[in-house]
Amino acid sequence: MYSTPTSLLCSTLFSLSSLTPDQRCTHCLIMSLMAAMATIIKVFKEHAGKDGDASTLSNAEVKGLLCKELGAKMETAKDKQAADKIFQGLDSNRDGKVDFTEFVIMVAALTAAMEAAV
Ligand SMILES: [Ca+2]
Repeated sequence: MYSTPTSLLCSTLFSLSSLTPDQRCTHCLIMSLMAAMATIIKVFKEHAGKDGDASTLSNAEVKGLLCKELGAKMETAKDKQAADKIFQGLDSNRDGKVDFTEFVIMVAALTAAMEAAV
């Protein structure tokens, strides 16, 4: 489903037979980034489709995503309160749901934290 736009863009932008080695490296980087973006979209849609509006994450869906994708635990009231705070932090427009743009901000923050730790 997500490979179609990737394939279309790549076939439009590149012709592999005519790429120089430097262009091939750039092509590989672009393909890697596009694969990562497709994964982000897939993860969001998987969780957003579990209840209610399939285009946004509810508080419960964010908790499920944190558990499944990030290994978070929701065993204690303190864990659930921490997850509620994460949800509130993600819901920047305070409409009670996390849309894709709000979700991507979390992914960017996690990516920056990962880069800082490397
Ligand atoms: Ca929101």
